[in-house]
Amino acid sequence: MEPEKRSIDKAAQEMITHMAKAGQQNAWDRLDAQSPQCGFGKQGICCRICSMGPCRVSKKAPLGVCGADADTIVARNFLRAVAVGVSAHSDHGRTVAEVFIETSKGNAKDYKLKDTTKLFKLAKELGVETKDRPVNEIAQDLGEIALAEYGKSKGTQNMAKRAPKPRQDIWAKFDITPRAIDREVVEALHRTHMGVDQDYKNILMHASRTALADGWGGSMLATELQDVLFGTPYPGRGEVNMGVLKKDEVNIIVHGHEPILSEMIAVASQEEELLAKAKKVGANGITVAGTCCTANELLMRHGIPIAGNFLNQELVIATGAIEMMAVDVQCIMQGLVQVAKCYHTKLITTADKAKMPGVEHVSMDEENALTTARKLVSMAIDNYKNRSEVHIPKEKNAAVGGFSFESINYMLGGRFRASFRPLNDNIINGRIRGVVGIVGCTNPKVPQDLTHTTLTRELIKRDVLVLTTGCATIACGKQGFTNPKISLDWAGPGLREVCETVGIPPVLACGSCVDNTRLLVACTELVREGGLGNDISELPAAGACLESVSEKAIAIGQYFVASGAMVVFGKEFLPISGSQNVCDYLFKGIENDLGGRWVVESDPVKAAELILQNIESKRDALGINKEKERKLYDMADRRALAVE
Ligand code: XCC
Ligand code: SF4
Repeated sequence: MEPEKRSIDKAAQEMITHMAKAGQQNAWDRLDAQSPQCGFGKQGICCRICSMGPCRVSKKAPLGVCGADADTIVARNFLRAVAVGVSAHSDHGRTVAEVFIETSKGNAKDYKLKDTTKLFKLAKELGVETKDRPVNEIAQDLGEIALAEYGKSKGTQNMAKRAPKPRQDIWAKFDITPRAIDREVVEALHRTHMGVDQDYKNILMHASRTALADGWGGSMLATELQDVLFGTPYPGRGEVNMGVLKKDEVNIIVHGHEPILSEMIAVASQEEELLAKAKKVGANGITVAGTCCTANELLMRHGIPIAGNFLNQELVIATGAIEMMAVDVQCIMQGLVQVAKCYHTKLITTADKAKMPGVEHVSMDEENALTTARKLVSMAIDNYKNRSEVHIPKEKNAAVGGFSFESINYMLGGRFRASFRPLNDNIINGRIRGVVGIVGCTNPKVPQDLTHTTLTRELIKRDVLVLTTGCATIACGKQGFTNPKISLDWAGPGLREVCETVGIPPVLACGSCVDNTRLLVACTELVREGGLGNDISELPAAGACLESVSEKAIAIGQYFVASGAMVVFGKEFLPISGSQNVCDYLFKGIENDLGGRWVVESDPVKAAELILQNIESKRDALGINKEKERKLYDMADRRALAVE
């Protein structure tokens, strides 16, 4: 297949051609080899959870051996996907909580509690006494409370109390306020064991509760504690795409998800001693760049460049310029092993729970974090001499990252008046029609980055502010959307005016996938600020992921839906079509219960139209689409007009 059909990213196209010439395989080739893929799996109607199966339901045989029908099987598979996604994010959060505690005890000496302002805010929120107590004691208590959220025997998630009150009431009404995170995941596995929960609606209700344990639990804790440990992100410049790799420097790729590893490699790579060592082997420096969500974490906090997103991971190695790729957890393709063998690249696993056969493992533990990171950087330097031919695409783009909830608040209102008021006002007056989160992965089944960027373009053109996370952010970064110099020209007049006034691009890079919780917090703040209804479900807002890959993306989608938002997925990436009842419920019925709903649409232009319809109907319901009578300007109006 032509490279243009595989990716819209010029650098990726170049590397796809390069790999093909060298006779090497990547995800796209393996997808071809796998095609046609199993139709039962696509529809979610394959069950292999017990040994009477595997069963695949069809017209001819509509029931599994146990008698389970398509509704049960599809719902069960859906809940399992949610549970896996939740466990991945939440285990990430748990690791952060553990490092957080060890840091506050002084056992993880290389980490610091960087944002103490946020630490005190969280302490207050979670009921930790702060008066006359040393910071590390407060942090220790906070860390213990956070860690308990994963396994506490009683009560519900503390952070769920952040949601608007009417939202909490809905969760209480349906008894889906999430309890301990581990408990929801375990219960999901129990319910989907052979012969347990057989009522698809009951199964799907638990999918909501499990997903909420991630959105308002595991992931949210990961984001908050990471901000305290590594600093809350503020906008800063960085660069995105393979052109960030340097021909004359030692290049290290950090790949995966947990900043626990990548933060330390970033520090070590700038140390005098290691830089001197690099000089000695003939390199002019050390470049650290990220792929996948770890890349977003580093760009958000330090402006460290991003080499690419999910589908770039194999291509990056094929540049021949990577001395080391250090990986931790999630979204790491086993295909890397083969590609790395064709080059000098040292592939290193660092998380004890994620090893690869034939790959060297250097265990990353928080007590010796910097020492381990130094060892890794040093190994990369030693490997520089083994380079042969190098082929680095020139492509790269400037990007602004770092839009945490706190920084958006600050940008909008300034230091003394930090507030969402200007955003609310501009949504109410219609300059901005609404807010949409574009999130998630890149899937070889659709041209890489195409749907994320087309949808983004269609939305900002129609005056919709886009917040983005995960590999979608990197897709947007590569195409210039997070660079205000380029993308302001693509924004509709109302959105453009507001963005220029405030000094933000029309597409805000909000971080990694656990940082989707920043979007939940932002939605809550839009409600709290007033004028846009009493609940997230009333907001002119939506979420979209048209190139989903992972079960984490399904968990994220479900927690947005259960928080009241409409979520659009590419049709082929939501494997529920085998049950009409499950489809009816997730596309329609669930809205009556929880206020949000799923939509499937693979065409990004049509998806933009559906989202716009949803936004406008929410605006109608709020009564903010009516022509207003002329009125005297208040402060907020004047502020919004100030830069004309
Ligand atoms: Fe993975 Fe997070 Fe998806 Fe990218 S966006 S492919 S989940 S790296 Ni999270
Ligand atoms: Fe088949 Fe039922 Fe066993 Fe699933 S649980 S594999 S449908 S017998």
